[in-house]
Amino acid sequence: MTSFTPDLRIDIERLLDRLAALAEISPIEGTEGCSRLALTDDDKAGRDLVVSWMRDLDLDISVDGIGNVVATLAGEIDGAAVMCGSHIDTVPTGGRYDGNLGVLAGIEVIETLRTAGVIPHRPIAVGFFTDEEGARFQPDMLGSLVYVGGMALEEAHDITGIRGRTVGEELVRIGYLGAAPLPASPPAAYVELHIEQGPVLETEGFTIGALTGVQGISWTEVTLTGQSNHAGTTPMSLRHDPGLVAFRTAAFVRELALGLGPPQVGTVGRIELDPNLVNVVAATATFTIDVRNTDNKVLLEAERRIAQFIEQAAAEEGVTVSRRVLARFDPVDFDPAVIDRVEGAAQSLGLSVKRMPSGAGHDAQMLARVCPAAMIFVPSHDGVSHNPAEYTSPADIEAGANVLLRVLMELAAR
Ligand code: HGY
Ligand code: MN
Ligand code: MN
Repeated sequence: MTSFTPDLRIDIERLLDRLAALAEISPIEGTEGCSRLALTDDDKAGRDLVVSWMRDLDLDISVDGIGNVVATLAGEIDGAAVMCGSHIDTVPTGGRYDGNLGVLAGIEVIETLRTAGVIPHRPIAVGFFTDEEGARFQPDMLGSLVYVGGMALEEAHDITGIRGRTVGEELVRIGYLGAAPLPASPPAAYVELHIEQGPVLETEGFTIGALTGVQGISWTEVTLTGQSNHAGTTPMSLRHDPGLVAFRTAAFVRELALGLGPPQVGTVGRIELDPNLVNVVAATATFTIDVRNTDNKVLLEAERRIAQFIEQAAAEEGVTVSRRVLARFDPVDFDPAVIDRVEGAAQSLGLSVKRMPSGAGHDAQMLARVCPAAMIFVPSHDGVSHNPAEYTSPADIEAGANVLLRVLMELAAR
């Protein structure tokens, strides 16, 4: 058995080949992106391919009751594994790197160790978590939330998706309702490699982000009910138009975020009018509000002011309001010692590195509840993500994966 040598490096061509092969499953025509909504047949096909790579490496593979898959390389000792991973479900307009990079880089790290004959002191595991995106089943990070005991399995199984089927039904249908116990016993540590999905690293000329934490996330679905009526005959003074209140709220969310200033963000990403016809005043308007901030106090203030605005605008228009919380996660701080290791590994590889918070949600923010966790970012070209044009250069991918290799080996050596 050889111990970890500092000049060990990943095989970037092998990693790029796997990223390309996975992106070939449900590709978005004419782009580099792919569309694999959680627990669909496309997601199953992606899962089957990644599990086949895990099997080829002769890893111990476990599937749990929410469909999370974890593959483990045995260590000298049987203790808790040092874990890496991310997700392989995508938004419908997804790129090939979001989530996929963290999982495939983890597999690449393990293959690099295997090929070099290195047996880590502690086991090293790589996993993918179910429904990280939350685009089909809310909340997002659902699989990792259940993995750490943040939601009971039964409750998660009963969640109905935007296509009207439940998580439990879909897990059975695609054959990923596993038996591994939940919540899982905590890993020794967790490190996630992910694309930044924003413009900071590229704009400021850094190769590696050493993540300090993840901002708080609040998702709410609001349904407004008014009076459907003829668009031509109904005088403006007699209307009860839920669409108007929805659109005014979207404008208010933007103004509020600008007023509170960075890092506050606010998005109305989904609006559905019913009956959604050119000559009919809508009966109902259902829309979602996504607001985030690294400071929970400011995030709570934003939520309060938006709720107040909706109540007032609805009362003026004579429409009623109902709301459903889709996700609400406080900001998370990562483990200082693991952040130091990410920064130190990048520096020892001669890479520029910047400490920064994450704007997007990640499975690491759930694992941080049960073990020391941190993240490694690599740049997103033009900051584009959740878009098929998402791109990260091979050089940056190689850099990020080598930082992951080094951090995992250091953490697994103790
Ligand atoms: O919405 C998010 O931040 C993540 O991509 N699920
Ligand atoms: Mn992601
Ligand atoms: Mn995403």
